[in-house]
Amino acid sequence: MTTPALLPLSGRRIPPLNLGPPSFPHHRATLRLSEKFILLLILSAFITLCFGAFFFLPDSSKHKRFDLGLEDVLIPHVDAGKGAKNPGVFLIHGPDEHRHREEEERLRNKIRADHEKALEEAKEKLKKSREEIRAEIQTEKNKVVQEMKTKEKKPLPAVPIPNLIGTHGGEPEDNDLREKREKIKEMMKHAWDNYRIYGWGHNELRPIARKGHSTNIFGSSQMGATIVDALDTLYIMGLHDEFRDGQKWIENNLDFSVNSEVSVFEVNIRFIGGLLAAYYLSGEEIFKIKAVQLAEKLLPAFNTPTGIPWAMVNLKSGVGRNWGWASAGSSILAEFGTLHMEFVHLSYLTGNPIYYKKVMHIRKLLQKMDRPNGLYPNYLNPRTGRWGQYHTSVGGLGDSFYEYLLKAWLMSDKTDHEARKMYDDAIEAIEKHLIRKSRGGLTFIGEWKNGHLEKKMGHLACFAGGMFVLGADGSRMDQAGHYLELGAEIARTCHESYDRTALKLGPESFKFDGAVEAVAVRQAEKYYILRPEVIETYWYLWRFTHDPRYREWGWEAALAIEKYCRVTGGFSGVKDVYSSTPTHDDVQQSFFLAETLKYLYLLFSSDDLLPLDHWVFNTEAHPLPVLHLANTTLSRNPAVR
Ligand code: DMJ
Repeated sequence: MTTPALLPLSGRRIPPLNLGPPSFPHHRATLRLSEKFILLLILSAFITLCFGAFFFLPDSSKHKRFDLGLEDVLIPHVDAGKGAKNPGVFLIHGPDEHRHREEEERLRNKIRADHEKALEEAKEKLKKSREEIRAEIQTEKNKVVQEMKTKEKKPLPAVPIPNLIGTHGGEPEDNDLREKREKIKEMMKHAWDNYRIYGWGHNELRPIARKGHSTNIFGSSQMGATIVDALDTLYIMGLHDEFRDGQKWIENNLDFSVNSEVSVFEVNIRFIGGLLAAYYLSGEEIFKIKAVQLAEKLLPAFNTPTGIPWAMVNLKSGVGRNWGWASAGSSILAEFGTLHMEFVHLSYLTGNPIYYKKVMHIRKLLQKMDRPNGLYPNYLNPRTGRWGQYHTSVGGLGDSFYEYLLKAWLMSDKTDHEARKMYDDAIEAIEKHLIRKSRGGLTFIGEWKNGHLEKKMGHLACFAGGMFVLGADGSRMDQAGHYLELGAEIARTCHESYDRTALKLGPESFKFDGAVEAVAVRQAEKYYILRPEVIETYWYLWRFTHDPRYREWGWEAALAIEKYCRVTGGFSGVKDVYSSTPTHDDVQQSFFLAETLKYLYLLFSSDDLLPLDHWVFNTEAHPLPVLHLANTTLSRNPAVR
């Protein structure tokens, strides 16, 4: 899914986490440190005093605030006072007042006692020699360092790791195919090496300016998005030195305790998905640990009156909010509906059911809601639980929600029937209201806007060709043939959208209007930003049909990317695919390494590399193994508490 208005950010690097033993190079520094320590003690005693005094002030409020947990937030809040602004804060009145007074008194006494104790300790400290204080500081520091190390390395509960089949290899027998595959690997090297030189640690690369780049989806921090997103592609291509390099950066630098507001969806699909895939492929614990640490930071986003998460969350404060451009303060279907795969794996790996509960809560809520014409609108208000504008799309804002319904079923080894039913229902409504054939015979997926079909299809919606063939087996009333055909028709339409341009690369969005077919009309829709969806669909169709045309089309796209997007410093998007002299946008998107190049590589590999009956790809092309557990049995897994 896309987010309009991606703002460039100024780059601030995360200082590397220094876990080595602290050193005291010279005496002056030591003196300053101990003096600071004493001052700190006095200051903390003073703050405690002030804090205590605050509690002795007369209580002007009759109300006491309580912060409730997620389970409680469904209790309706009738007071439209101050607390109403904060969905997690409720006011309690009347009958419990006596109990609250006693509680306050107990707290005051505790603060008084703590405050006296702190003063005593400060006095004691002042009696000590500098050496003694220095030794104490050293001991404290060592303790903290030790605690941090143990926390980082704390093993997660052992779970039966699924059968990991086809994690490497896939070399085709045919010489021509081998060469093509090698070429894609070389393109990956070019993208990675330049990022390594010019953008290392930044989220993305500006291949022409040769410096780091970021957008607001990653917040204000440099979290090495390209590193995390690229890991599994490096792994399957056998680029082991590069993989280890990325792993080292993650071990030493990837830190989520930053004051940065990130997109929950993007961070989930790129970071959690990327880390989990890297963990399953390589078996390196660090990736699992980092994925879990990050997931913890996303959980506060679910603290809304309905449990539908905010689009963005501040990783440090846990405060969430929605995009300013979204209809009536709504959360976005493709965002809150694209968490399921990663969150189920997190519960599976940690034994902690919280992640599973969060996504199942979303599913249950959606199941209960009325759907206009059976369609899911793109917008849902997390405060009221009501739909926003009645817009439905299989492209931006809607896309991966449908994808994750199907993949939840596949990932559960086809036992999550609830997910399959939701997928089948949704696809039926989409076919009825959104899918049409143009005059020239091209099947397209339009966008539904308040009861009206806009005959426009986005590049993002081209992924649906792959989704239809992936879902063919197991379809309602055994319509496998129909869905294979539908997938093939979408692939053909999307190929036409590439073929009708000067660069043989597809525009962001194309129309079907009278004589205009599969062509972008507005200047603002003519760009290609290295997106994967069309190649993704070619790959799924190749795997399910083995029709050579999909390899041919994939190769056409690879050559066009090489010719028009490759620059000395990496790969760049282009601003107008209809102009034969391309202007570059100077951004190497992280999904180019995660998805576009991975799908191309798989297209020219044999089917035993990441076979689809053992792996399910998340929406950022990160492969996750099929779990032989369903939503019904996950809670019975001994590892799940
Ligand atoms: C990727 O981040 C994912 O595929 C997402 O689901 C949609 N958009 C981009 C790539 O175009």
